[in-house]
Amino acid sequence: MTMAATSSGELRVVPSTCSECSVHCGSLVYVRDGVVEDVKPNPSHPLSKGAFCIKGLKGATGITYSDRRLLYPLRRVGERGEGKWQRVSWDEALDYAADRFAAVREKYGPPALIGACNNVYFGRGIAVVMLLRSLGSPNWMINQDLCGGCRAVSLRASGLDITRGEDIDNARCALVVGRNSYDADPIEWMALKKLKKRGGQIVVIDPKRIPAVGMADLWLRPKPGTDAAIGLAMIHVTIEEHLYDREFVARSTHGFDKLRERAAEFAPQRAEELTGVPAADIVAAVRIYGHGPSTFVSGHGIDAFSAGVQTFRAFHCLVAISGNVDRRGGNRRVKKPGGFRDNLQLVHDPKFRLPRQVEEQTLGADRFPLWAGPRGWQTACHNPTAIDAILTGKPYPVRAMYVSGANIVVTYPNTPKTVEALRSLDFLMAASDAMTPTAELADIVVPKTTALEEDEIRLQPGGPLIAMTQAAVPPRGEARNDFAIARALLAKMRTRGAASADFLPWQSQDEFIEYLLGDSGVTLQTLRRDGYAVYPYALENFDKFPSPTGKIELFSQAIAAIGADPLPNFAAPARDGADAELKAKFPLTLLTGDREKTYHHSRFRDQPWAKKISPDPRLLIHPATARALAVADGQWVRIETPGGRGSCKVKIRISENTPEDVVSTGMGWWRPGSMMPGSGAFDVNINAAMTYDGPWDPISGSVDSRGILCRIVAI
Ligand SMILES: Nc1nc2c(c(=O)[nH]1)N[C@H]1C(S)=C(S)[C@@H](COP(=O)(O)OP(=O)(O)OC[C@H]3O[C@@H](n4cnc5c(=O)[nH]c(N)nc54)[C@H](O)[C@@H]3O)O[C@H]1N2
Ligand SMILES: Nc1nc2c(c(=O)[nH]1)N[C@H]1C(S)=C(S)[C@@H](COP(=O)(O)OP(=O)(O)OC[C@H]3O[C@@H](n4cnc5c(=O)[nH]c(N)nc54)[C@H](O)[C@@H]3O)O[C@H]1N2
Ligand code: SF4
Ligand SMILES: [Mo]
Repeated sequence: MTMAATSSGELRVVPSTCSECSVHCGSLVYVRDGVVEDVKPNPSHPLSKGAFCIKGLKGATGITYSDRRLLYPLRRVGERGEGKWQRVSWDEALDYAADRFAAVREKYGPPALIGACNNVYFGRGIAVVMLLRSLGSPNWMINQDLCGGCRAVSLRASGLDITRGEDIDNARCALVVGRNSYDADPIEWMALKKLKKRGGQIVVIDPKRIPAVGMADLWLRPKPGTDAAIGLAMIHVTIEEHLYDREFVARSTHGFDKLRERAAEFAPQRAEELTGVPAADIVAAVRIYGHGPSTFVSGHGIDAFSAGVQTFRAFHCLVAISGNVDRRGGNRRVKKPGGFRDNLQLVHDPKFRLPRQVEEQTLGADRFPLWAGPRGWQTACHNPTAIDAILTGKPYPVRAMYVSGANIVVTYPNTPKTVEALRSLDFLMAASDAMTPTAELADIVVPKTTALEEDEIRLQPGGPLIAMTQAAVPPRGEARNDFAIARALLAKMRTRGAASADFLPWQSQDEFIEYLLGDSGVTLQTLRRDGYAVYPYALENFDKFPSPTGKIELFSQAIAAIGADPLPNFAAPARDGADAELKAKFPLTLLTGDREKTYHHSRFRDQPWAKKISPDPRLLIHPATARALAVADGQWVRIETPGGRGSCKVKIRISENTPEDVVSTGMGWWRPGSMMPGSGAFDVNINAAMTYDGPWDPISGSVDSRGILCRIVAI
């Protein structure tokens, strides 16, 4: 990669990593005169190999140069949410914010301050966590209970460290469960196509006919939310047909006999009754998966619901007994260069921790200790508990919030309740690159850099490699990066005697990056030159799994310790427990979260290129159901669910891809710039129609984001 000197009119190519979604494809950013002209895939990137998508091509430049870009700090002058703002200096904004945060801290105590971010995998998340901890509060919200949280908790409770280790490139079989790679992950999609081309086999488990079904050798079509029974039946058959790896089981797993007993309860015939998938197909799936190397590719479709952890536990146990752990073509363990620190490690590092008794107060830690608080995965709060605390003052008051890098009004279930909670706060500060329905409710909004204007590095276990997203151009207006904002706010708090520690000791983003690189041998220079750095690693590490026994715990000690079922189990979907009257009122099953190539959650909703391809929210509905309900293709309807306070407007899309009684829609819709209340967040946003009030997964606290009862109302 050559980088021409920056002189006027010259084109400079900056090797970087697209940060517009968590896939993180290698990118090349073309810069002339301090302005990004183009973003393209990096064909020589060892992980993405040229894979890219339209969001990568147009998204970052679209938001960076958008007319809606926030360029200066703003202070609310009208009523909350009225949209009246006054431009203020950074100093004024931070002083105003620090006065209010300090007043709340003084009156109610540090835990009355709360943060919100998407997760700690992004630097902006770490900035939020370390800011709140420095102020003495253990409370911040992440969106992972609605995303990959059940998978992460299952992995952690099983002592399995195979996150993003799907070695599709070398697999003979891919078992794709609740994952629509076609729309969600172009790297994965390219790898699956190659696997098929070289004669490999694909098994898809999904209620919908997704593009991967077109190349699948076998398609299992369960009733939504019933997959745990398939996983358990697959374990049953694997053991019966001696397709498990005896040596691996004996050496590296704990609790096989107990798992065998549990799986004995799930003969394929019983799984058929529970899931609607023919027993013979479950047996056939095992015979394909059991002749590996096979890799388990999973997604949101079996995550983020009220039985998500146990569902993942079933499949993770299947992966373990099949011996496809850390083998070529299986699921690789996370490989990190020695001495490298990743963000999650920082969150758990004793150097950056609050006293145990303070962390125990994390909202939700009493009920979901493997999710929230000191034993939790990211240690963040249980969001619905936090929102209730804001509204009720119980178990203690929560009165001021800092939000960065999340649009929670749109992305948390129960929009009316989230908005009510945010409106009731004494103080709300948001950092964002543009006004969102969440930032609209703030008292202070500060301008954030975009991914083209800031540096960030991350471990990508999929490579494995260390990837860098680098600042290609200076920030527009007065935008600052998240670290700079958090550090400046912390300094203001310190002068008010309102900080208890400094967990943001890095003077600059570079210093933070150097800290993460540690003595790993990977240098910032290499990362700046190439946009990534690879490092040597070895496979077949079957020792010392991260669990109390040092083995993969088929019988989980961590789950036993919190009094939940230590073996994977099946729980019927919550909707099955509804009474006949409710089922008659809400006769359909709703899936949410269909990914669209044009959008990343609530982002890019104002971008012309995206709106052209996907102008409106859709609801997939089977032709027979559409006929029965007398709705036509293209017609606008409203969706309602039993627990929801509001409803969501969607456009009917008749399709045979969804089962007869199941309707399916996306997420993240709002109408930027419109005069509608909440900029459309109450109108076209599926979370306006949903509840966050449970039932909750007994281990992770996740709510059902799909597989819920619903009805369609004509408008
Ligand atoms: N273009 C685009 N890409 C994205 C994102 C985006 O917003 N836009 N978001 C990124 C993020 S943060 C995430 S979490 C991922 C999510 O991406 P995925 O993990 O692919 O998740 P979904 O598309 O929500 O659902 C995947 C599949 O699960 C199926 N499904 C639904 N219910 C069930 C069930 O009960 N059982 C089974 N077996 N399957 C079920 C759905 O039919 C769907 O085909 O995408 C990432 N990639
Ligand atoms: N019903 C339902 N709800 C869901 C889902 C579902 O399937 N169904 N999916 C869930 C999933 S998987 C996820 S991951 C969540 C996503 O939830 P969110 O993370 O809240 O979603 P985004 O729209 O990505 O919000 C990110 C916001 O931060 C801004 N932003 C982007 N980059 C930066 C940055 O570098 N710094 C700062 N400060 N801001 C930035 C963006 O402009 C955007 O406004 O939604 C969840 N919600
Ligand atoms: S999939 Fe698209 S948005 Fe996500 S990292 Fe790759 S190019 Fe960027
Ligand atoms: Mo997600």
